[in-house]
Amino acid sequence: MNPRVILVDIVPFQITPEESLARLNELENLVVTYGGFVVVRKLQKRQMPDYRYYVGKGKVDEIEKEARDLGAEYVIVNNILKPHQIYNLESRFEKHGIKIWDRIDLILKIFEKHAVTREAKLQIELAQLRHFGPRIFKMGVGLNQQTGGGAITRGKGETNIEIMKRHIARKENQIKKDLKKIEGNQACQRAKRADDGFKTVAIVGYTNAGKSALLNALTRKGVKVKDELFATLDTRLGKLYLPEKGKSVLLSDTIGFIRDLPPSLIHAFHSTLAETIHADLIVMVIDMNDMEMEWKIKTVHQVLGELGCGGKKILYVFNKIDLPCPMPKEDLAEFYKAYSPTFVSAEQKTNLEELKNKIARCV
Ligand SMILES: Nc1nc2c(ncn2[C@@H]2O[C@H](COP(=O)(O)OP(=O)(O)OP(=O)(O)O)[C@@H](O)[C@H]2O)c(=O)[nH]1
Ligand SMILES: [Mg+2]
Repeated sequence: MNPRVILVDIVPFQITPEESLARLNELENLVVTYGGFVVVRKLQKRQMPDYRYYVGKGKVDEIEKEARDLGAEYVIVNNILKPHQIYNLESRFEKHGIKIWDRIDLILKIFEKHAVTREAKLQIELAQLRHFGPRIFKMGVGLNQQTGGGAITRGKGETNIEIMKRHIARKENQIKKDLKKIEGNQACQRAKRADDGFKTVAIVGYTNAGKSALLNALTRKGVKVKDELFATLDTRLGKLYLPEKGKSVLLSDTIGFIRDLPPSLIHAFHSTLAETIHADLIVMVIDMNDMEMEWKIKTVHQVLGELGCGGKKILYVFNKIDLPCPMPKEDLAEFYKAYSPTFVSAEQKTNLEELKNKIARCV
């Protein structure tokens, strides 16, 4: 049975109805990818989140009632909750058997479900520690307060928090060490490839843009292509022969980007993103059939900046030209002319020669 989910978002007053709808649609897509079923979406307009509960007190009462009436198992908030907000909300909902997640919890659960390689699993564990750590400390403080707060119990509670902190720090160090080893091996392989004269081209883009489909179309690599967010969590490399150059380059496909990811989580995926970080050229894939492409392009630029790739040469590839596009191709080409866009269909293998020629001229 698919778990029943209530979505909650707050948006500032100046946001357009289209934008707030897009935010909720994306969260619902994440829920569907996870295997959940959205029973109701709750939107509150306010400039600042409520300090205690994220949404206002009246809204919490309303959500609590609906969640019970509709038999919801999860309330998922489209933002990053502060540890005390999670704690306060859990105190209200836990007794009804309802879990509280924020956007990052949901993304991490999807990652966990899709992770195959040891590297991906380690990185997710690291991201989880970074995300859950502060909450665990808050829980310790909460337990402390509940035990009455005498000098002795408070002392004990603090000791427990210290123990937890130490345990988490030790675990984090161990994972980082394991990842360092993996990164070391990758660095050796990269050095060898560079010695062999291979340039590298990294395919990046918002999740579900068609990155894996493009890698497959250009290299017949056979990577999983799925109408799902975060289908790819590791890095795949394929060889692409460039007739214009008379030699091959290595093309990499990796994890997709998404908005509102805290930098600490992006950096937890450092090892998977290493190919992007060290690439000679970036190919940004954009789903031209997507109404929200403008801010998605912005998000991808932002994440590239976080990774220190802001200065790299980027080729912009508008994918899914075979689908009816919300904006005519000519208008898109005009709007994005500063990007010298290439329009392709990875699925139908349309216009790939033009893309190959452009890649050849850049590496
Ligand atoms: N119609 C059409 N669909 C495409 C095209 N390219 C990809 N798709 C579809 O778009 C969806 C996502 O494709 P993927 O290649 O998995 O996208 P991705 O960017 O690798 O996604 P993640 O790994 O999840 O971040 C799949 O359902 C593909 O079949 C295209 O050129 N045309
Ligand atoms: Mg993919």
